[in-house]
Amino acid sequence: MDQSHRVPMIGRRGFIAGAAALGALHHPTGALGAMARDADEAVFTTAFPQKGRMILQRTRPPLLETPFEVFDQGVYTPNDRFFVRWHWAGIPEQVDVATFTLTVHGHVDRPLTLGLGELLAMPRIEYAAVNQCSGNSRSLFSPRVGGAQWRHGAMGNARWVGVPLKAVLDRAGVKAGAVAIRARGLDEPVVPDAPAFAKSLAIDHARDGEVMIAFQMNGEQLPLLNGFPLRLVVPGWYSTYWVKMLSDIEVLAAPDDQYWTKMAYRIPDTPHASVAPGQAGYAQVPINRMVPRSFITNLVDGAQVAAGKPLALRGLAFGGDQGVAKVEVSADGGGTWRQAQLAQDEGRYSFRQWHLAAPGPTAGPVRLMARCTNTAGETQPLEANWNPNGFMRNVVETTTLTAA
Ligand SMILES: Nc1nc2c(c(=O)[nH]1)N[C@H]1C(S)=C(S)[C@@H](COP(=O)(O)O)O[C@H]1N2
Ligand SMILES: [Mo]
Repeated sequence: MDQSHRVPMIGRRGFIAGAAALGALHHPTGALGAMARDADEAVFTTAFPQKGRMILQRTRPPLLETPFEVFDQGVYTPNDRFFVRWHWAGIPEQVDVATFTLTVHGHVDRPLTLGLGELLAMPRIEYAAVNQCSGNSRSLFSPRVGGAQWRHGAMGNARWVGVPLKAVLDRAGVKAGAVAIRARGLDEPVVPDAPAFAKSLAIDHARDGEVMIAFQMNGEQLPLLNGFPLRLVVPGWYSTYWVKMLSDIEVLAAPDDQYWTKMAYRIPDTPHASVAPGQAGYAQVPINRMVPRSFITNLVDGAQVAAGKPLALRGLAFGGDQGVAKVEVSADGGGTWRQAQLAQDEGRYSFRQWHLAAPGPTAGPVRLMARCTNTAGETQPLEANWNPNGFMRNVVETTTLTAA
């Protein structure tokens, strides 16, 4: 879909206004000064450029989580509330749009150096897609595992506009024998000799016509912390592949043997990527497609509701790398299920809102659950998976209320 009339030019002026606030990135005390604690120990910050109130997971590099109530406000996650995750603290404080280039090289006929103007002049695609960190909801792993203790807010849904990665690769002319592309951004390690963050995709995946070099998110240019001016969008796959501040694409004639693909972001090659705590000696594969999830968004744990009064429930679901076929809700801890009404379909890779009017609960504790089945027939499991990295949680979540 060509949305050129709606795409603002990436302008130097707009961007430098944002960059002025970026001092916070490199002056952690500024961020700490704006911290506040709430009852459940979350630490909030408003100190990061182009970001509103966020849960502070880490200051440097910034790890910012979307507060859960944002997910009840609509199917798209606003840019200023969209989560942020970087591996290395060497993040440019500004990007000069006049001199920024994307380089395509390696196993190609014509190495390219493209300016933003050239990319903006190419035919565009647009779709909605969920960006979810592999470790979203990690804090709920039991036994606990190391890594950022995300609640459910290391995910977000946006409308992305950009050019298909395929079109750029075709311009460079991928040579026969290419097996993968490796993408990296402008961010740099701050530790000597550490590997810069880079991720690979199989060449056929990179050329599927859907993987996108995005320059627009929810109708605006990308926030700096979400990868301004360009990022990869790999719909249906975990966001580790969604390389931000994308500046370099190398076409590889042999499998990627660098750290971030070969060693990091690997999951047990078992159903639900699940192993027993302490288990060893299992095969591993790179993390890949996402799996279905669903959330009740209008009621949270500990809420009090009136006994006997119908419960209006609302939430979000997504199918992973497929659309949402159905969402079922249980108000009795999984004993009986009723089908929720699905709101407008925003596309296969998007969040989908759902609604259900559940019968009035009897007095006492109420265990609410929502369960998504995707269009390939894959349903969320009732038992939580476990792996040492805390990846790919998609168990049916439970919200416990009290009816009185
Ligand atoms: N250049 C770059 N891109 C990156 C990363 C990074 O460290 N550097 N982290 C990845 C990971 S693990 C996640 S979860 C997403 C987070 O995307 P967001 O910050 O836009 O929410 O960015 C991905 N892309
Ligand atoms: Mo991530």
